[in-house]
Amino acid sequence: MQSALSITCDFDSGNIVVLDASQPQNVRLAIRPDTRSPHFQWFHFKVEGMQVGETHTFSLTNASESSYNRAWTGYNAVASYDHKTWFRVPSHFDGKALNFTCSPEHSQIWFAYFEPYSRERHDWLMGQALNEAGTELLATGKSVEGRDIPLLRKGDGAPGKRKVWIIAQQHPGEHMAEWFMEGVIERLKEHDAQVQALLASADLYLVPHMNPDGAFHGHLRTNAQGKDLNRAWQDSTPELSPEVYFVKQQMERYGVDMFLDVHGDEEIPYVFTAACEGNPGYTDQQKTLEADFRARLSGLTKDFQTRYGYPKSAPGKANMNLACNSVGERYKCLSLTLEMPFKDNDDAPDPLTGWSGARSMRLAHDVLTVIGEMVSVLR
Ligand code: GEM
Ligand code: ZN
Repeated sequence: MQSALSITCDFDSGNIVVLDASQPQNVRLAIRPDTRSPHFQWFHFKVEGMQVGETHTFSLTNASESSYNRAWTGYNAVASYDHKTWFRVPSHFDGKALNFTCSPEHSQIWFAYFEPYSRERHDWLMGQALNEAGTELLATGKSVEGRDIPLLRKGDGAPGKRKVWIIAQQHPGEHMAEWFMEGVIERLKEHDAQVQALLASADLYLVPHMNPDGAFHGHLRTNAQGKDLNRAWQDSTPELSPEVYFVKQQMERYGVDMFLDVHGDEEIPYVFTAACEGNPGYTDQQKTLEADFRARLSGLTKDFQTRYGYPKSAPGKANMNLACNSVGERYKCLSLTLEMPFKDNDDAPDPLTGWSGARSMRLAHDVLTVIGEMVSVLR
């Protein structure tokens, strides 16, 4: 007799609505929208009570209404039996629902849109950053719901040093972003010659997580006020977007010589950057630095390319509410949005994991190498 399946999401970044779990071969689910926002795409839930080896089929029945509904084609969900090691499960978008089937090796399994980065791991990472990687806690912002937003600095802030800023996960469902930040902090622990050369001329200003409320609540895109933080860089307020308000305040206090805003992209199966070509005050130096960064990184790893990405903004037509454009305009510096895929990098596919936390970390290693090569020409 099949015991009833138990499907839950009452945990960090959990998101699912159970419609009907009475039939293991046709478990009907739905993704819950962000709070105070129609955005949704992120899901993360646990299934218990499965019959090992029996076929179980799960349907996210509202996938066609999600924020990026074209992104389900070619996408495979991630799964884990221990909530630590994740793998892809073959998935199929039928134009309405995203469906995936598994014959489990264990009676419990987790599914998610991408390998989750938990608040617990974030707290561990902050400890690593402060105690092992030699960063200092420069300031702490607060999210809408009062969660800490640490600003870390690697370096002594001495006059004349370049200020390189990296922020991550403005969009809370883009968990690859904090995996990337773990890669940055892991590299800083290695004390290798390239990093030492970088740190001789530059300080790193790191905000490993911009949107802890949204991530905790299983949001795709917004903070606890339903605000898309990457649309708040011209009009942030302490009430609606304190996360951005805090970082902008700190940027004014310390200055910016390079900016990297780390994101994930639902649809494009490649790693790429977007830049400031549409800014009204776009400079030739910014154009040169953007091309230099892209050429160096694509020469260093197959996990970056410049053939695919967002359409270029027309001159003077950029949306200045985006972090990349706003910071590039204000500081006339190299300012980039870095996008990693929710799917895989089709230039170097990994059928088992697709794009993953570990690959996000490796990318960070290479990005720091490139920044080290460019630090002397940032200004
Ligand atoms: C994107 S950044 C959008 C950049 N678009 C162009 N054409 N330069 C966003 O905020 O929508 C980042 C993301 O969501 O990952
Ligand atoms: Zn994003």
